[in-house]
Amino acid sequence: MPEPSHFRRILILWIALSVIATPLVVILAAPGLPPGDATSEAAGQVTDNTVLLGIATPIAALLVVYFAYALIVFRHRGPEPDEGVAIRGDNRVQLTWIVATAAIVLFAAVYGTVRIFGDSGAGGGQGPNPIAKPSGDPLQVQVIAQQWAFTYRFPSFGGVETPHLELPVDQDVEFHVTSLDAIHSFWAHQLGVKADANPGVDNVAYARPTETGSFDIRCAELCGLFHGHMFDTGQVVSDSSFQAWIRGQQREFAPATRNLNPYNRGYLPHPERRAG
Ligand SMILES: [Cu+2]
Repeated sequence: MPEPSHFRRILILWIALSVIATPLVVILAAPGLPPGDATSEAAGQVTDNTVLLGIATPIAALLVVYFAYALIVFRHRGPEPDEGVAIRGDNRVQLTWIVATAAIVLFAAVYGTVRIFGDSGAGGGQGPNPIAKPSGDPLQVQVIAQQWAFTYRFPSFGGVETPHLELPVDQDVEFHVTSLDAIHSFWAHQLGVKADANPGVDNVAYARPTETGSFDIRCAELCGLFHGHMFDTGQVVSDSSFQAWIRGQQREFAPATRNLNPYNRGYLPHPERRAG
């Protein structure tokens, strides 16, 4: 019996599996990918994860098909065979490999660079001079990390500092993330925001909530004994609810606000405070 064309068989199996699996993965699995679509930044990250998953599916399918095919068809049966012919290089295989991998890597590099300047990149801490930023006039919220809680300061509302976070829906938010002591990280998962909090540093990140609801806030940098205690639930609310909330906070914390340090983009650690 003549040797069948293994290459053609694998190619057909691979194409068939890719054609079936890729739409299933992209349509069924991708919409559930983190971090969801509560903000334009989060939704941008889901889009990027979907694209990467769409590219990765045929690659994974090729590995699975080849592995299964080799296990079944290339399995040795019968007596010990003679040693095979030494194969040294194959121009077609080498060329295909170089072209295919170069195309995938270059696409990922260009795609990633373009996307990081848009919504997808705006949720990451960009330092004091952000590149990806929304147009218009965002609401400024300073996130102040400290052992072991986040507090929030609103410079456009008299510099009031609040222990919890509420945000208005359909409004760009400009987070200014900083720290009073150790290195922390402000991670608001469903907002698609994660930014390091360093003392004396103003780390800017953006998010535009597109739906009301709650979101998780966590410290994502081991920052001491009660690091695990640095979690809270924030709320995205309607603009009128937000206005009512922030006015209430201004009234409630008026005595504290008078005694706060003046609003600053970064605060240096208090030596006395660190000494305990
Ligand atoms: Cu922390």
